[in-house]
Amino acid sequence: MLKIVSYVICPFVQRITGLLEAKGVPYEIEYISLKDKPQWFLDIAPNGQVPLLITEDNIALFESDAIAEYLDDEFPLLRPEINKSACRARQRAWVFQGTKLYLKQCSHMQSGNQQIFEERQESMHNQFAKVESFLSGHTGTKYFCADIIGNIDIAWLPLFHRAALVQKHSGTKLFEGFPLLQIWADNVMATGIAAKTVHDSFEDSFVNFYLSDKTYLGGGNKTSNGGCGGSSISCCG
Ligand SMILES: N[C@@H](CCC(=O)N[C@@H](CS)C(=O)NCC(=O)O)C(=O)O
Repeated sequence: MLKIVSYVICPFVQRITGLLEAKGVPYEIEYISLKDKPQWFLDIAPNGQVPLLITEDNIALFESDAIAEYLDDEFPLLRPEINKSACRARQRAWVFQGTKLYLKQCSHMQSGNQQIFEERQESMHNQFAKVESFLSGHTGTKYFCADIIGNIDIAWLPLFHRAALVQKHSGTKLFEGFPLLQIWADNVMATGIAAKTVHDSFEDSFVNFYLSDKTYLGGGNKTSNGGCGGSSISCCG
């Protein structure tokens, strides 16, 4: 069976478990501490990061983009009919736009006070505006340009899941002002895939980390910035 080496609140891992869930591929998962990485992990993960996928032939694959490609090579494509030529390239491009936002969203959610929160929000909103504009020219489907879940929807799922939890626990709507993005997010969340992609402790861990009294979202107002400045080790706990 495939094995995923994971960290509970890592969005890059969630993209991969999302692909596995959407494709119906069985897998086992092992969680590690990123603050105290086990030697066996460091020996096989050249980037020292999760996700790591260990194939049935015991080959260790790292970097989520490479793992996602492997899963498409090995298992049925989610949207075979559009996985051609320009459609496939366009889907990949929007996947990239989503995954580029993972650390930005982490940093945004960790902001220590309102001013920092709003500054980081502006950068997120610039990206959301581009998606909103694209979606406004492609209405009428449940997901991104289709009525079946595709790689693009799964790439954005970690962002949607986190936004839903932020709204549930703080009332803040991260997609405020972007109605089509919000509808897309709601439709992806309504599939129920998100809950299957994470450990039972995910919501508690997420709330303890991003909605603590150290963050603006958690009701704090700190003079220190908070946030990871692009470093995933401090972004994901
Ligand atoms: N480019 C990597 C990023 C993965 C990543 O940033 N993982 C974080 C957890 S969310 C990590 O393992 N951080 C530990 C570290 O950088 O030392 C990928 O796409 O797989």
